[in-house]
Amino acid sequence: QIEKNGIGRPKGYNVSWHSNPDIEKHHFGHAHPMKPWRLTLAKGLIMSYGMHAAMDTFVSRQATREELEDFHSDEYLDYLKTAKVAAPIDDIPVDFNLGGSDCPIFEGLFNYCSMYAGASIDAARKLCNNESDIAINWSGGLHHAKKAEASGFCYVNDIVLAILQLLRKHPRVLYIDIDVHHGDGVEEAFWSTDRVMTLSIHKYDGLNFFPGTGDLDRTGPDSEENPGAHHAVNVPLADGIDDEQYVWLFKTIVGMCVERFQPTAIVLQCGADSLAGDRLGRFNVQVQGHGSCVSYCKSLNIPLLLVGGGGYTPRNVARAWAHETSIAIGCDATLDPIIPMHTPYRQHFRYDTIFPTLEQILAGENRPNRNPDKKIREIIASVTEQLRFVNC
Ligand code: ZL4
Ligand code: CA
Ligand code: ZN
Repeated sequence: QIEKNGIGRPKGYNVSWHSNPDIEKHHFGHAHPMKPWRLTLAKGLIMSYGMHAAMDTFVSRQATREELEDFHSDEYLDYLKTAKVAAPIDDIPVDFNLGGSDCPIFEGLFNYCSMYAGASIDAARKLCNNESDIAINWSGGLHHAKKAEASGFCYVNDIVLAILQLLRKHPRVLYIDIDVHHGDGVEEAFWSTDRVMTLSIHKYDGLNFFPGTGDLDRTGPDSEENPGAHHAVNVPLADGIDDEQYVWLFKTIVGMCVERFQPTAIVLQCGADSLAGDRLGRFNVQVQGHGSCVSYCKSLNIPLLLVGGGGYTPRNVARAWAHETSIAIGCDATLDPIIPMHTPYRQHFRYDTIFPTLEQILAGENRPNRNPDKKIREIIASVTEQLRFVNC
């Protein structure tokens, strides 16, 4: 029996939730798959279960220029700050990869970027100060952004900035990425250090699927003198992987990484585009399986930062992140098909029509599973071999 305080939260276990309604109001433009209002949907669901009462809630702030400069270049930040919505395409320095259909320049862009980054930095600091056991920023997780380049809907890499904060206190940070896309920006940022191990599980077809990197043999810098060698773990998968395979693979590989690398903090990017039925994704992972990855990380009892990421079917994103919030705080009401309607939020959300039941998500697209068990076992064998070279 866990001892609870007055509002029913376990004593001595702190979860902090970092969000800001300002972030949710931005629009990437007509028909763009990235919809910041999915965060409003997730927040509504989290609050209608009353989960906010079980967390320390913080309204996040903009990251300062100095904080953003910890990773990003001066010239890139200058441009990001002044970029005009209607800038003629020829006026945009092509190197920054801004203004195309993936990374459009929209109203309030710099505000949006510095807000989601500020939330991840604050969350990381809560963990550093031992003020939180788990810190959550669902608006973060934008893993493709580079030092001086936007990429794949990501402009500022809040994950890199948060890990840099954690490294001030923590000798070793394990980064885990369950977004359906390869976490290339984070991998690249820590490519040459042995203080961060990156692990990304993703769809990979060696060709078309964005960003086109993340094969099994991409394990770190070639040179053996480079401390970062072997510290990048990549798990490439084909379409249609199901819960059973995904969760087994996740626990096996994360378990091995934790044993070899002995991280003192973990950052888990919970991109919800790995769920079945996602507009851009290709997997058949359910809310339950996705959540099991969070439960497993929590069970390791290592300070944990949870960030969002992709997720392009908003009602599924909200279901998953609400469920994962409930796992963090240690209540498990969210798998109940009946959503509580006793809060004021009921007036703003008609949950019964917006949110599918879990069975409906489960039905998903019903993609055929192109991942034979033999392939999964080969991946595990290859990562086992790779980790023999990791010493801490
Ligand atoms: C869209 O409908 O694979 C953008 C992007 C905008 C609106 C109308 C414009 C139509 C799908 C995607 C033209 C769209 C052309 N609109 C997009 C190579 C590409 C060049 C751009 O989850 N076209 C690029 C990026 C990926 C590419 C995925 C995942 C982020 C994350 C973390 C980023 N880019 C081909 C695509 C649409 C759009 C419809 C789109 N873009 C799908 N996949 C991509 O890992 C947050
Ligand atoms: Ca991934
Ligand atoms: Zn993604």
